Amino acid sequence: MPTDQGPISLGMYISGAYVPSASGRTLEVRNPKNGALVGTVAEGDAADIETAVKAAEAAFPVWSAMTGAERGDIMHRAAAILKARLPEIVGIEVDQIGRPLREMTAQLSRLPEWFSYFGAVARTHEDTVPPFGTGYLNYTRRVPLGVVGHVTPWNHPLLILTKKVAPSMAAGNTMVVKPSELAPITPLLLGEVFREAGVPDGVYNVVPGFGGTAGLALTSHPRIKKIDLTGGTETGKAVAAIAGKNLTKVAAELGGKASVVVFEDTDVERAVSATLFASFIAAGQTCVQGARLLVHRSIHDRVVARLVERTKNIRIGDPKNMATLMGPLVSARQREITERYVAIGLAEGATLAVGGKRPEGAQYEGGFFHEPTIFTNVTNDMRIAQEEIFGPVVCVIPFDTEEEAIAIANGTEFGLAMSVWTRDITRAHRVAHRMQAGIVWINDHHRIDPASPWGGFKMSGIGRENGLVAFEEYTQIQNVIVNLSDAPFDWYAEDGTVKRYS
Ligand code: TXE
Repeated sequence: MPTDQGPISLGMYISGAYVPSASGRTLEVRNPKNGALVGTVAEGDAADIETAVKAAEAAFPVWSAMTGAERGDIMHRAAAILKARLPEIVGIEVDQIGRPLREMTAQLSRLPEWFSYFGAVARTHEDTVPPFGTGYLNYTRRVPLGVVGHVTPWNHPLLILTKKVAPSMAAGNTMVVKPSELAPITPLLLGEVFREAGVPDGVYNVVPGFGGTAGLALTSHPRIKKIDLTGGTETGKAVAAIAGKNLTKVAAELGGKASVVVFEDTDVERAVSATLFASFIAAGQTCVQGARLLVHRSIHDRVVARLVERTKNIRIGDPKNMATLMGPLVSARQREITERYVAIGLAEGATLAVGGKRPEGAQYEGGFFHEPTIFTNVTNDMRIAQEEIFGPVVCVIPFDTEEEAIAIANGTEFGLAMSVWTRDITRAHRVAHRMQAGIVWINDHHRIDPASPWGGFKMSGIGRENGLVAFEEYTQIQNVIVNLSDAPFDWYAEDGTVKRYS
C-alpha cells in the first residue's frame, strides 16, 4: 500500500492481526520532506505491551519446539516474500524518514540476506561435546531465551529491526517489537511477510508507541528475557539499568563518532569519495557516520579543497526522486540539534568550510533540510569533534604521524566503527589492531554483512548483532552430563571407603 495511494492506517500487530490499542489512541507518521501524513498507527502503552507479551508467550512452545531446519525453511520463505514486497516497502520507508530512494533501494535490497543467513544458521547449528572424563557423555544444548524485546530507532527502521529479528527468530525465540515512534509502519508490515511465510501467529508482535510509555513497559517487563536496543547512548544506559533489575539480558547498539583515517599514500580523489560516502549517507544520521576525517597534513589542503567542491554538488531534494543524494533530516528536533552544533563549532573557533545552513528555495520549505557541512581547523577537544551530532556534519582534523592519528581516533568516549585508508598493508593492519572500535574497515566504510559481527566498544554499546555470535546471544546454554555407567554409587554407604572424589 504505497503512500502515493493515500495515508496508511494500521493497528498494532499482535498474534498475526492488526488490532487497536487498549486506549484507542493513535499516532501520526509524517513525511519529513513536507509534513504530509504518511499514515496513522495504533499507539500502544503498558497494557498493550502486556497483551503482546502474552501473545508471544503463547507462541513460544510451538516455535521453540520446531527443529532448526523447520524454522530455517520458514525464514527462507520469508526472505523470498520480503524480496517480492520490497518496492512497496522501500517507498514507505522513504516517506517515513526522508532518506533518498536510491539509498533505501540499495539498503533494503540486502535485507532478505539476513533471513537466508540466519535460516541457514538455524538449520546447520551444531552443539558441542566438551571433554568431561571417562565414563561420561557431556554435551551442550543452545536453547532459546523465551520472549525477547526489540527496541528500534528511525534511522534504518527495517535494517536495524531485521538485524535483531532474524537471529532471535532463528534461535527459537518469540518477540515483541517497539519500533521508533517516527517510523513504525514498515516494522508492522514485516508481520504480514512472516504470516505469509508460515511463521506462527504470536511469534512476531509489534506495539508502536513512545519510549517513555511502550518502550519503558517493554524494557522493564519482568518476563522479557532479553532487550535488544538500538538508540542513543543515554537511552541505552537508562534501559540497561531498568532491565538489570529483572536480570534481563541487554544488547545495545548506541552512539558513535567514527573517524575516517586517511594516510598520505591515499589518492586524493579516493579519500574524498570515501569521506562523502562515510559522512553523508543518511544525511549523517547513522551510528557509524564518518563524523571525523583525520587526514595526513601533507594531503590535507588538497583533500579539503576537493571535498568542499564535491560537497557543494550533492543534490539535496525530494527523496522520492532517484537523482536525489540527500533528503531532509528525520525531524525538526534532529535539524535543531544539527543547527545547534553548527553554532557550537563556530563558537569553538572551527572554520565552516561549506554548508552550515538550511538550503534555500521553495522546494525546501516545509521540510527538515540541512546542507552537508564541513568544519576545518577542528581540534579533538572541541565538542563538535567529541559529541554525536547525528546530522550531515564532518570535522576535519589533520595529523602528522601514525601514532597521533591513532590517539585522535581513539580519543572519544565512543568505539563503534572506524575506517583506515592506506595502501600500506602492514600499516593498515597495525593501525586497525590499535583502534578501540568494534568495527574497522580498511579502505572501505559502511559495509555490513549478516555473517559479520556488528557492535561497539566503550560507550557505543554491548553485545553484537550479526554473525554466529548474534545467534548464540539469543540462546542460553544447557549442559547435559550423562553418566554412562550402571555401576552402583552410594556416597553415604557406611562401609568406610572413599567414594568418587578424594
Ligand atoms: O533516539 P532514542 P532518538 C542517537 C542520535 C540521536 C539521539 C536521539 O544521537 O540524535 O540518539 O535520537 C526508544 N525506554 N541515536 O531520540 O530516544 C525510542 O522510542 C525504552 C543513535 O530518536 O534513543 C526508540 O524506539 N525505550 C542511534 C528507541 O528507543 C526508549 C539511532 C531509540 O530512541 C526509551 C537513533 C526508554 N526510556 C538515535 N527512550 C544509532 N545507534 O544508530 C527511548 N526509547
